[in-house]
Amino acid sequence: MLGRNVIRCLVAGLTLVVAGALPAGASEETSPEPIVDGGPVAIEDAPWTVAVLLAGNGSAAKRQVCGGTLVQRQWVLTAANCVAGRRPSELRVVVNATTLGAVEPSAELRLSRVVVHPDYNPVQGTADVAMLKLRSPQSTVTTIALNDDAAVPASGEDLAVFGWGASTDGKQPSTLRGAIVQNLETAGGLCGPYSGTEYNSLANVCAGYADGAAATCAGDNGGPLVATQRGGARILVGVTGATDRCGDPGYPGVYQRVSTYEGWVFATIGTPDLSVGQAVVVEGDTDTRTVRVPVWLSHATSRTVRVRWQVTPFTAQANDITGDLTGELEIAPGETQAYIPVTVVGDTIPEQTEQVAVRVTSLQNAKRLKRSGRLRINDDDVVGSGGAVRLGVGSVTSGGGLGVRLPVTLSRPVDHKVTVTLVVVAKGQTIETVNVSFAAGDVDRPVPIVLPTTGGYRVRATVVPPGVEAPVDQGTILVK
Ligand SMILES: [Ca+2]
Ligand SMILES: [Ca+2]
Repeated sequence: MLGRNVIRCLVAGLTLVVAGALPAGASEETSPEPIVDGGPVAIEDAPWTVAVLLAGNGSAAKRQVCGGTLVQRQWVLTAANCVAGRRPSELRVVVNATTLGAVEPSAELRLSRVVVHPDYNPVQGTADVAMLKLRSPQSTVTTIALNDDAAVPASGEDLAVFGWGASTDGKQPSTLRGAIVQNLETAGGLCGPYSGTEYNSLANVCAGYADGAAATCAGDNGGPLVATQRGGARILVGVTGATDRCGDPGYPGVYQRVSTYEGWVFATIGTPDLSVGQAVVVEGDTDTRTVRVPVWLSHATSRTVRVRWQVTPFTAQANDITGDLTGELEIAPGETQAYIPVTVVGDTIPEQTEQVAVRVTSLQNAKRLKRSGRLRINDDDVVGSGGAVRLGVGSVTSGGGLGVRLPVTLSRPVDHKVTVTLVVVAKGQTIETVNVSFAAGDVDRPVPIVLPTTGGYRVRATVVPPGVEAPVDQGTILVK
């Protein structure tokens, strides 16, 4: 019988039911905490997990053949045995779904490419990895970074697998399940009773349940095997592979080792383009304010991207900016955005609007930039303006995801708290209302805002307290 601690495993077209780790005779309700932590999982807990389906009619649950993992907004890593010989038009991918039975046909994503690893050998099961390219990048998905460290996972480390149990009777809704497994590779690179041709520690990860008595194949073929790093970030270490031993007691699961194939994945996706964005800040009258000029990649990769940056006062004067004028910047694996800090000096001198150039050089793991960025300093000094405190709402252009930091400033510090209300508008619709509070003495309040989609937005100050002048210009946000 299927229990809560059971994950079904779909292997090479066969649906195998994998026994849970409950001791013989133990009932689910009375057993101690099982080693096999198999059970339903919400997609939010493993948001990069996708289902790979055959194109067709009827419930997505019945056409699901494999799992996969979003490694980039347009790319899924899966198992070669799932997709070898198939054309893109024969396959679909479902993202952000917990229950496949509830997926609308319109939510099934089409593919533009199926790329099987050139060394894939279906007889020996070697290099059993493939990449699926979605027709368009998805803005509402979460990707996971790929492990590139051959020493990860460590011996005995807890790992997690995720997949949809393929429904054999077609009656149950097909709901995402997950289980905890352990890295069971032993000294000498051995995995249970597997022979050297069945398990190669250079290309495989050995994972299963520590008691060794239970089945060890958990999650659908092609799906993710995930490690949790110190600090809590998760990283993809394996791709659930095909093995005819799946389900045999005492045989750990054999996974494709992601660190071995990370270079191929990186090459298949392609080196990302790096761009530098624009930012606008209101100068202020006193002190300094640090503005973060966004830098983004066209897509996340498994590599750390490094660049050197240089800030030059283009039309600005040298004393309009302060702090470091050069530096180095890293974009971590899986991330697409970082920021270059530029510190602007406030004054009360009426001036032109000034431009600061922001350039990047010496790119590692990214292609030469498409453009250099700009920081515009809007002067806020008017002869005879009388010393009122002016609110500034800046602008930002970014492309590294849907989160931005909008510069919001006061022209000078005041001795009490100031709260203003900003409204983010797109196409006449209010998207979000944000309250921004400046503590006494505070002049900079960069506001983190997460937009629902790419596109252009306006930001208007709707509630400005007495004693503060409303900004002359609306702020803008452009997310590419
Ligand atoms: Ca000023
Ligand atoms: Ca000025």
